[in-house]
Amino acid sequence: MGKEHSTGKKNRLPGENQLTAAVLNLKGKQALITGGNSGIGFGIANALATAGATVVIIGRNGRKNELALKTLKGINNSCYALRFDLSRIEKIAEFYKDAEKEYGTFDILVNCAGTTIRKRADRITLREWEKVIGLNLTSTFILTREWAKSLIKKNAAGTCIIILSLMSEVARPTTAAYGASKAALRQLVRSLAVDWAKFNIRVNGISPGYIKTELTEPLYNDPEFSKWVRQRTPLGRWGKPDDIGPVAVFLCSDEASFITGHTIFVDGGFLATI
Ligand code: GCO
Repeated sequence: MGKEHSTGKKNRLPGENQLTAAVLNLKGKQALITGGNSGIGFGIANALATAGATVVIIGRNGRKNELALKTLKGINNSCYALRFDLSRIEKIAEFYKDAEKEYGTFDILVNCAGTTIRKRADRITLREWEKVIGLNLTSTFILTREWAKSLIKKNAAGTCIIILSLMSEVARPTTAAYGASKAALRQLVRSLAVDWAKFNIRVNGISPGYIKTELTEPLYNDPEFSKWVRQRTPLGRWGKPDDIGPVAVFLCSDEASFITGHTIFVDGGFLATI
């Protein structure tokens, strides 16, 4: 470019010779994505497949899996779907073993499956609490533990993303169980990152703002709430799954190899303002 860059050797910064241009690509990597048949999970599956990764999605609805797979195969023919209900926590270890037997090592794990039961805190039953905490928090931990155990045994590197929420940080009425699970997941990102860094396993969070998905459909369809989101979000709109996918590609890429234990907020500025 300019003169400064074309000057002689003696003006170079230390280490400048080693600089390489960052080109994000996930060729040769295989990713496992929970909740990958719709919403944010599908957006991430799309982005990872576009970046060249082999993608295996996990979803409990066979029809939705097939639909998602049709699109994914159009991007990269080596994409697959596994039908499994992650709320069956005691079956996760066996499920993961089988998945690995069939597809081999997963370099990338994206935990996106999640649920919510919107109710005022004093009306939440133990069963409802356990359902939300079980799927969002416990199943994420168990699956990620199995994934890491296998990588550690094989002496292989890996990178994991956990999908968090605005409710990892702040609350709004009716989100007690969901928020507790998402705040715990934010800390889990840090704990897992610290435990597994020496094995070259990175763990990061992505915290989406209000994104238009199945989970937020009732909120999106409520004109008042929908308007509130647009007004409350500095960038003035609802997010879309496509806003999240590229961030996942970056965090999973070798270009992010010095990032672990962190969370990127993709929220249109929501948490930056009062
Ligand atoms: C709610 C929930 C979610 C949010 C999302 C925000 O507001 O009821 O928290 O549905 O959409 O997690 O990041």
